[in-house]
Amino acid sequence: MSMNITLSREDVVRLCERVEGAQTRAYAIPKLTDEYPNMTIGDGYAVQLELRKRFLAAGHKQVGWKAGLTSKAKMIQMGVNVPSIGFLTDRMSRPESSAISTFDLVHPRVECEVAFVMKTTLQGPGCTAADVLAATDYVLPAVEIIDSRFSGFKFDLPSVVADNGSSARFVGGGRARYAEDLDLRTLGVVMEKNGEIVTMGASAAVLGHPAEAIAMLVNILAELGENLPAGSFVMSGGITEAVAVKPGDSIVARFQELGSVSMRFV
Ligand code: OOG
Ligand code: MG
Repeated sequence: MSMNITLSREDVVRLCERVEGAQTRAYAIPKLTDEYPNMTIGDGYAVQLELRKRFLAAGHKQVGWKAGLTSKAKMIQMGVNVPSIGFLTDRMSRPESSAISTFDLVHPRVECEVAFVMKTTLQGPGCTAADVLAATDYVLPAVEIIDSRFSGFKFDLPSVVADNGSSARFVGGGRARYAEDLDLRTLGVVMEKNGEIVTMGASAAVLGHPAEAIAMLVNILAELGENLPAGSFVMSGGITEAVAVKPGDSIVARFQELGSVSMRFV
């Protein structure tokens, strides 16, 4: 992946302000490539890192990272076939079984993910799934609530990277387990909305093994001049396609071996 930056510093700041406005005031904007058709993935990450800088300066704490577009189901749903990463902060975290407001979101969707908590710092390039497993403290089930700030949830890779991979909220929960006690490729997951099964899959859908997604994330971080610190909470990407939610919906994600994660939307 080339991290070539073509935008001027002024344009990076301008696009960052545009994305920040849409994220914090919950409105849809046209995808950034409509105005900047030659924007690169590197430009997208420059905007994302500028956004992180602003959030951290405003007192948000980074708790980890997320990999996105790591399963066929997600790539087909979104029409993008290259994985991406985004940062996660304390402000995005919501407790298990809580009521999550949709008032401050544009058009939320939920997806089931395997999350990793790291016990040692990882540094790419050349990070492998085996390196990830050796550095993992434990795994737990998570539901990510994504919310593209782009009209119609339609985008391309540079735009979605600039929008921090559509990150909005996340809920970790269920049962924390040691990775070595599980086969992380064959975990089944079923998502229920209002008591009906709406989608299901198995964890191998994520690049063959969710640890591969974390290795990919570490290698992208290296290209951005960053590592994955010990203690990080990292989501490996939606196993199934994402499901739209609205006020009144309740969601239960049931993971084999890892318990379930529930929430409702208000
Ligand atoms: C991009 C975010 C993708 C995942 O788990 O694949 C993502 C999007 O689909 O809006 O978080
Ligand atoms: Mg996700």
